[in-house]
Amino acid sequence: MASKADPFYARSSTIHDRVQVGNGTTFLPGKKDPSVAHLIDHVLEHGYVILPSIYTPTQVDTAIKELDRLQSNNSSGPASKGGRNEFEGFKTKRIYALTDKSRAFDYFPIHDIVLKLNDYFLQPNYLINSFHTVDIMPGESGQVIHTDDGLINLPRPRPLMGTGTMVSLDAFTATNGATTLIPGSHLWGDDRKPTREEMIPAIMPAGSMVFFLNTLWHSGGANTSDKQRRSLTIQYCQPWIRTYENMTVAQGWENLDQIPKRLLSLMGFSTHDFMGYVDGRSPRVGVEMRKKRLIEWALKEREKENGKTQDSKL
Ligand SMILES: O=C(O)CCC(=O)C(=O)O
Repeated sequence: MASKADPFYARSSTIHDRVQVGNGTTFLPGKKDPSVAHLIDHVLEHGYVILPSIYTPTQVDTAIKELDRLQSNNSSGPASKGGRNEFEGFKTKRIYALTDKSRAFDYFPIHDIVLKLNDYFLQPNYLINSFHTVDIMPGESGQVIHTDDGLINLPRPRPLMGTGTMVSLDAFTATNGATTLIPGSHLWGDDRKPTREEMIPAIMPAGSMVFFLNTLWHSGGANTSDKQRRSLTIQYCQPWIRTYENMTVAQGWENLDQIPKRLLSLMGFSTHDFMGYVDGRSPRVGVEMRKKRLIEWALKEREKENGKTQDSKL
């Protein structure tokens, strides 16, 4: 039985079997697949683990080509040519809503090892919290040091809300903006604040992943090299981080302007800081974009149907 002096001790909780990791994270452990037990142990101790070369060179090449194609057009979202604030990074390009834009990235979030890690740290039916590209350009400075659960105002030690990952499409090096992190900072309470001096770069070859708990302090690194650092970030969150009713889908989009603005906002056509955005924009703007596309799609489908009817008359 672990003692209180041990950084990994079980504390009494209203929920049986909740584990508290140092003064940072508490969580309900799920299924521990023996094939990833050593990786789980590394995460418990350090807050992160590097999974070298888990994606094939072909998967990486395909993703890079697609990322370059998406970045070169003008319809890949508002941050695809450069960030709009310090956090996104003015010299960092991001393409949000990736699954909507291409099928080239689908296998990244469902890699067997990553799912097995999440099966342990998160509760069944966990979700993808965000999935987008992060392309750090030469000259970018270090991103603000943060934890990915920073918008959730609960004191540490706090329940684990999710996990984060960075996938290297280019090798991450000490100079090209590799994600920097503070090993063990998932154990810290609210009394300890991070400093740059404590950070180490997650150096890894292309096609690798750094997996971390979202109570770990980290940031995008400064890119002092002359090359871009292309990557994907995939974050996962607990299944209960959502409303009971999925109102933005349940609500027909035809006549949203007839609904009081305050009510629309309460229904989720709104954001909390950047939580709830649609392709990097407000959900209300996102809905109008989707409506336009659906109408165009429906017209094309009708044309196809009309074409078939004409053909059958010939
Ligand atoms: O680009 C990176 O290495 C980290 C990015 C990140 O942590 C974020 O944007 O939340």
